[in-house]
Amino acid sequence: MERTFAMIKPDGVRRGLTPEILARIQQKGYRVVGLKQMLIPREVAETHYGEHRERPFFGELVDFITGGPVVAIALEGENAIAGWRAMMGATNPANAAPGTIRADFATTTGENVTHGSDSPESAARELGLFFGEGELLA
Ligand code: YYY
Ligand code: MG
Repeated sequence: MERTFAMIKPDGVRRGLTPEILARIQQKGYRVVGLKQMLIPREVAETHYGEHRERPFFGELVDFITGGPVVAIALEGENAIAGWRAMMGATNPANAAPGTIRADFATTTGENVTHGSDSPESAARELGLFFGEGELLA
């Protein structure tokens, strides 16, 4: 069993995609062990995307991700980290496989609807950043 951090980004929430994305997660069979709608504080966004701090898109990325409510989700399931990344599709929706969330719902790299941790280390780090221990089901 693996846990991962998933997020519906502000574009997805604003466009009313939350129920569709939660339905896909449940159809896949992942267990939702944490769920909340929230505004991300700027410092949390900068930490979350810290690996991209030197990239030219960093400022816009932080502005975007803090610009409206997101839905933060803790998922549990077999191979959940890679499995949720596969459900999302490639970062650039133009390269995302048909049937993935990004292929189905996004047109730009900057606003690509969902986030997913990319490794066990980032999953642990991101779950700890967004959820207190009491907020996750055992
Ligand atoms: O993990 P993932 O979201 O698929 O991509 P990352 O390479 O970690 O980039 C994080 C986030 O940054 C991406 O979802 C959109 C944005 N971004 C961008 O705006 N322009 C790029 N060239 C690369 C990434
Ligand atoms: Mg990433």
